Amino acid sequence: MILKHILSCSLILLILIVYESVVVIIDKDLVIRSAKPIKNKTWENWNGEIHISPNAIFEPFTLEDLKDIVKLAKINNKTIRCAAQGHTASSLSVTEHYLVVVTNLNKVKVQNHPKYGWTVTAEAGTSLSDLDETLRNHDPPLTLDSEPLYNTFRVSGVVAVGAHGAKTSSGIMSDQVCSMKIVTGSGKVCEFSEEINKSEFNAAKVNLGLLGIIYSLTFRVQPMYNLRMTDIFVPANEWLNNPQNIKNLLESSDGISIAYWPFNGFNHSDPNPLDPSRDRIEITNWIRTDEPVNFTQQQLKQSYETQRQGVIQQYKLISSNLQNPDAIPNITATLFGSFGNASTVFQAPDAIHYVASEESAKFDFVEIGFKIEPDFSNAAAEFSYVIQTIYEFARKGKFPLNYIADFRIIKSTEALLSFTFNHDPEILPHWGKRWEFIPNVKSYLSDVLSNQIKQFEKVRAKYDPDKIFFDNKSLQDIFSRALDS
Ligand SMILES: Cc1cc2nc3c(=O)[nH]c(=O)nc-3n(C[C@H](O)[C@H](O)[C@H](O)COP(=O)(O)OP(=O)(O)OC[C@H]3O[C@@H](n4cnc5c(N)ncnc54)[C@H](O)[C@@H]3O)c2cc1C
Ligand SMILES: *[C@@H]1O[C@H](CO)[C@@H](O)[C@H](O)[C@H]1NC(C)=O
Ligand SMILES: *[C@@H]1O[C@H](CO)[C@@H](O)[C@H](O)[C@H]1NC(C)=O
Ligand SMILES: *[C@@H]1O[C@H](CO)[C@@H](O)[C@H](O)[C@H]1NC(C)=O
Ligand SMILES: *[C@@H]1O[C@H](CO)[C@@H](O)[C@H](O)[C@H]1NC(C)=O
Ligand SMILES: *[C@@H]1O[C@H](CO)[C@@H](O)[C@H](O)[C@H]1NC(C)=O
Ligand SMILES: *[C@@H]1O[C@H](CO)[C@@H](O)[C@H](O)[C@H]1NC(C)=O
Ligand SMILES: *[C@@H]1O[C@H](CO)[C@@H](O)[C@H](O)[C@H]1NC(C)=O
Ligand SMILES: CC(=O)N[C@H]1CO[C@H](CO)[C@@H](O)[C@@H]1O
Repeated sequence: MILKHILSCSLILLILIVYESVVVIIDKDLVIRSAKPIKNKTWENWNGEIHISPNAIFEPFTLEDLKDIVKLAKINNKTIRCAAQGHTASSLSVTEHYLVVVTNLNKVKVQNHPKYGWTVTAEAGTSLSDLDETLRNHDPPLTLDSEPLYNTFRVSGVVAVGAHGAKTSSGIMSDQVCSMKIVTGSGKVCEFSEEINKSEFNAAKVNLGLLGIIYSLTFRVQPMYNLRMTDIFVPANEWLNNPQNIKNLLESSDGISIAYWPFNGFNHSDPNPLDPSRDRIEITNWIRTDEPVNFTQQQLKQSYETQRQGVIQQYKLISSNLQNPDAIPNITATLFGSFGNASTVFQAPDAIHYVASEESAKFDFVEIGFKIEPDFSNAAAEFSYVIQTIYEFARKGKFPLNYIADFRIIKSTEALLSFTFNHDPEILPHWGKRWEFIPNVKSYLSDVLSNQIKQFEKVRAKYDPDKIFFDNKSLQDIFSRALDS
C-alpha cells in the first residue's frame, strides 16, 4: 500500500525504489549497475506530439545493459517498449513502465561472410548516416541497396516498423537483413535468421518491438555503385491517364517515385484559380550507371546546407499558414515552381537520401500500401483519386494535404507484419507513420492481418510468454481481436 502511494506521488522516487528492491532481491553479483535509468522524466517523439512520462527511461550502452534491463523489468513486474530516433508518429514507443532508448548502441562491423558476401552488423541505435559513412569509407567501398529517405533514422527503428526506400527490387529494408539479435523476454539474446528458422525470421523481420529489444542487425551490402537520378515534370492528368506510362518507367528503372504538390497549377489571376488540369507531377527515377558522379562529397555537403535552409523556409511558410488554409494552394504552387527537370549521377547512398534531412521541419506523414495490379491500372487510378479528392476538399474550404504526396513501387515481402506482405489487395497503413486516427482501423487491421497475426503470435508467445514487450493498447486491441476470430 505504501509503495503504491509513493508510486502515484513521484516518478523519481519510483526509480529509486526500483533500485532498492533490486539490491534486496538479487544477490550482489547480479546487482544491475549498468542498467541505471537516466534522470529524464519525459520522452518526446520527433514532432513532440507523443510526450510520455514512463516509470523509467534507460539509455543503454551495451548488450549486457539490455539483458539487465529485461531482468530488472521481470523483477519489478514492468513492461518495456523501445525507441530509436523517435520519428515514428504512432504510439509504438508509448509505455507507462520502462522505455529503452537505444541511441547509444551504435557500434558497426563490416565482414565478408562465407554465404552472404559483404555484410555489415550494426547495433540497434546506429544511424543510417553512420552506417553509410562506415560502408563508404571501407576498402573496398560498400553500400546498402535501399534505405528510407532520411538518414537520421536508426537501424532498429527502421527495421522494427518495416520502413523502405524507393528501389523496387529491394523491398522493405528488413529484406536486406540476413540475421538479427534480440534480447527476448527471458533476458537472453536470441539470434534470428533464415537458416536458423525461416518462419521465426519472417516474424522477427518486422516485429514492432514485440519480440524483445533488438540488439543488432546484420545487413547484406553491395560494392559501392552509382545511380543516375532523373526528375522530369509532366502534366498530371495526361500522364496518369495511361497506366502503361508507370509500367514502362518501372521496367526501365531501378526505382521510381511519383510526387505531387497539391494545387501546383494554382494561378490567382486566372478566372478559375484552382484547376487540376494545370497540375503537373514530378517523376523521379533511379538507374544504375557506370558514369562518374557529378559532385564531390564536399560539394554535396554544401548543397545539403542550402537544401536544409530551403526546407526550413518551406516549413515556416506552411506552418505559419495552418490557421489560414486558403493560402495553401498559393504556397504549394509557389514552392513547386522552384523545381525543374534535372539528371544527376550520385553514389548510391546520396541518390537514396536525395533530400537532406532537416530535423526541425516537423512534417507529419500518412502512408498506405496496396498491391499493384499487373497492368498498373489501380496505381494510376489511386494516384488520380488523391488529386481529385484534394480538389473536392478544397471546394469545401478544406486543405488537409499541404505538403507532398509521393508514390513508390516496391517488391512485396514475406515479413508477416509488413504492410507490404504479399496478400490480397487490401490496403494497409505504414506502422511507423500516422495510422491510429483512421476510423475503425484496429478492427480493420485485425481482420485483414488475421492470418499473419496468428502466425506471428506463436513466435511472440514463445519469446515473450510474460508479455513484457506487449505493452501497447493499439497492438493489444488488434492482436486480441485477430486471435479471437
Ligand atoms: C520525415 C520523415 C520521413 C520518413 N521517410 C520514410 C521513408 O522514406 N520510408 C519509410 O518507410 N518510412 C519513412 N518514415 C517513417 C520512418 O522510417 C519510421 O518512423 C522509422 O521507424 C523511423 O526510425 P526511428 O529510428 O526514428 O524509429 P523510432 O520511431 O525510434 O522507432 C520505431 C519503433 O520501432 C521499435 N523499435 C525501435 N528500436 C527498437 C529496438 N532496439 N528494439 C525493439 N523495438 C525497437 C519501437 O516499437 C519504436 O516505436 C519517415 C518518417 C519521417 C518523420
Ligand atoms: C535526456 O536528457 C538529456 C539532457 O537533458 C538529453 O541529452 C537526452 O537526449 C535526453 N534523453 C531522452 C531519451 O530524452
Ligand atoms: C504485475 O502487473 C500486472 C499488471 O500491471 C498485474 O495485473 C499483476 O498482478 C502484477 N503481478 C505481480 C506479481 O505483482
Ligand atoms: C521536362 O521534361 C519533360 C519530359 O521529358 C518535357 O516534356 C518538358 O518539356 C521538360 N521541361 C523543361 C522545362 O525542359
Ligand atoms: C495566369 O492566368 C492568367 C490569366 O488567365 C494568364 O494570363 C497567365 O499567363 C497565367 N499565369 C501562368 C503562370 O500560367
Ligand atoms: C554531370 O556531369 C556530366 C559530365 O560528367 C555533365 O555532362 C552533366 O551536365 C553534369 N550534370 C549536372 C546536373 O551537373
Ligand atoms: C502567394 O504567395 C506569395 C509568397 O508566399 C505571396 O507573396 C503572394 O502575395 C501570394 N499571392 C496570393 C494571391 O495569395
Ligand atoms: C520454426 O519455428 C516455428 C515457430 O516457432 C516452429 O513451429 C517450428 O517447429 C520451427 N522449425 C524448425 C525447423 O525448428
Ligand atoms: C499500456 C500502455 O502503456 N498503453 C499505451 C499504448 O498507447 C496508447 C496510445 O498512445 C496509450 O494511451 C496507452 O497508455
